[in-house]
Amino acid sequence: MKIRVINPNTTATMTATIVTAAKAVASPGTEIIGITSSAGAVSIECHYDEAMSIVGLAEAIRDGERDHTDAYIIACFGDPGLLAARELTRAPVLGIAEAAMHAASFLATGFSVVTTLERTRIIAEHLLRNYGMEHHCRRVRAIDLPVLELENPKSNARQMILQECERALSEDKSAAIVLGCAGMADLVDWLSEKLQVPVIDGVTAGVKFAEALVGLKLGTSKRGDLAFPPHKPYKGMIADLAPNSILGK
Ligand code: 2AL
Repeated sequence: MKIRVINPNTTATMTATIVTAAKAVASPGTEIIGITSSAGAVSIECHYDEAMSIVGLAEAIRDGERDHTDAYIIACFGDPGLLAARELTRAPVLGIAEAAMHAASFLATGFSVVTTLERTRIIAEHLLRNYGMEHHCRRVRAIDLPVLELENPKSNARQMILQECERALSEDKSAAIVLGCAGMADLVDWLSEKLQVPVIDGVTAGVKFAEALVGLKLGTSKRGDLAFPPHKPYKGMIADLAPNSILGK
């Protein structure tokens, strides 16, 4: 099966981290196709970055449909454009925040999320409420470091994340950690070893959930609000992204 793992930001080095993590858990026979968004912000850290990322995401889904993709992962913790992406395909589409939160809820009665910026912490709280996860999540924490600093060896990001996770376990009484950024996907083994609790990255959880759904022959429902978008012209700079252009009809 083909799983398209879409990094909705435009930083290829972050896609490389994401793809390495995805490939490490993919079953034999699963092809991981990593995509760096062709348009938008170098990192996604606010609502505007998220809204603008949906243009590149739509292109990535369009290309994926032409390539007979079996499932899609949106590899950004805000899950930008998740429902819009689902409208564009019958394949399952998973956001890494929802995948990680659901996985954590299977493994502990309470988890904490550790994300990057204070601002994305607030956005993650919105997501928790949207997904009905408030009862499972004890607290969302931030190290208050910009997303791209995760890639800077001089930033001390690893230690900051470890310390925040330790605080989560002791202060929140959480029993599992959800990593709140796709750029943290390479930290799972190290943090799991240090913390001795389940540490969940949504990229890898998303890949395994996607494999399960495809294996069950389950895809996005086309009844109701996730049906294909109605055909109509779009104007201006996104005219080429009108539903009929995307869907090839
Ligand atoms: C993210 C993420 O996962 N990728 C990105 O660019 N921004 N989200 C976050 N909460 O840090």
